Amino acid sequence: MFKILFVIILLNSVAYADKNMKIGSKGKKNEVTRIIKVIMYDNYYEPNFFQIKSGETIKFEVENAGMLVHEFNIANKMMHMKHQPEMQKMVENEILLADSIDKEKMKKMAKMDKAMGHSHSNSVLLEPKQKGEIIWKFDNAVNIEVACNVPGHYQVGMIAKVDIN
Ligand SMILES: [Cu+2]
Repeated sequence: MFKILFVIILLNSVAYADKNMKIGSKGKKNEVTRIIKVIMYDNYYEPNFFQIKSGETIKFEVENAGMLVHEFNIANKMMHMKHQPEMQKMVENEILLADSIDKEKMKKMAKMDKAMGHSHSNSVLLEPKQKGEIIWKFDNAVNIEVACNVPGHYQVGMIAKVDIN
């Protein structure tokens, strides 16, 4: 009886996770409808709010003007929570340093643990003075948060709100 109950709870949480994975998808270059420039500082985004129309494909041109490494990650809160231990592990393995990324170590460690490669279509991780971009299609996207999951940054509010309508 308890076993069955446990399975039901487990299935429910899986369904819940799926529902929360609606974050849109990687966009195509030729479908970009708008370019938004974003500057990352220690520890906030400028702008820190995005108004987006459902279905729009946005190219985010992201620049890190801070002194620390920062991430621009398009996801939802649950995904950020899941990603943060991976970023913590990157710090523990000395891949992710406060103001730089050890790319050599990253490559090596990624062979053993894919998460250490930090290769995600919905995220860019930038060293100070670096620039990057993400093309993102906001279709079927709900409860989106842009956030930085470098340890401690989410907690001090390095989050940008996204309103999709
Ligand atoms: Cu950050």
